[in-house]
Amino acid sequence: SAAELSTIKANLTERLQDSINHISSMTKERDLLNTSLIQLTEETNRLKSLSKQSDLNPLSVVQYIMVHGSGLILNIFYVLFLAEKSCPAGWTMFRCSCYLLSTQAGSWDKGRQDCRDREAELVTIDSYEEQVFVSALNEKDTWLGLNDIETEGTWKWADGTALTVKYWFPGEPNNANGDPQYGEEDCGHLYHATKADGNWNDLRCNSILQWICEKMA
Ligand SMILES: [Ca+2]
Ligand SMILES: [Ca+2]
Ligand SMILES: [Ca+2]
Repeated sequence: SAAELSTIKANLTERLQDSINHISSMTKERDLLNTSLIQLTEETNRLKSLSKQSDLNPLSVVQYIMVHGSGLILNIFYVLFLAEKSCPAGWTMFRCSCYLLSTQAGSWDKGRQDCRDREAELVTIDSYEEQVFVSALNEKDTWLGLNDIETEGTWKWADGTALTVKYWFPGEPNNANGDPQYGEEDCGHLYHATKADGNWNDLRCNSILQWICEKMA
């Protein structure tokens, strides 16, 4: 029937988008690995040229390690530990985290529960880079982990940590300007299609929005 066809189409579109997201995160990872490989090759060449020098002495070896050692160790650390990190299917990787934009919509509590069921948490934004990345994920308004449920005016993330960076929309958070018609606004969300420099707003927690989950890669 037409309804079935449209459901199939929606499913296929979603799966296509998931694949695109996955490919783009794999491309980023590949680029990082390539950079790392180039650096390792450079280190190897430097070591080779150093070993050919006739005046090789313990002092120059110590100097070499002092100058280049930390970069080399960082590269080895990256290749051994960070490069193996990955995200479950459908999640997008950025830096050391995996992100999932929900397909459902619901209250802030519903979003938080859904993330916790996925061994994740509603997204915590703690750098401008992450703010820009997360802002590009949403196509509609989406819940963040942001809330002042415990103490009015004291904003925290869903995991209980305090804010380190803030990107409120001008005039927000306003707690609905105390208008009883809107009630308390204790949950934070991202406006879509608004500059990443300031797209957070506080809203009633029972408003119906999509949400973004985050967990460690
Ligand atoms: Ca985060
Ligand atoms: Ca509030
Ligand atoms: Ca508001």
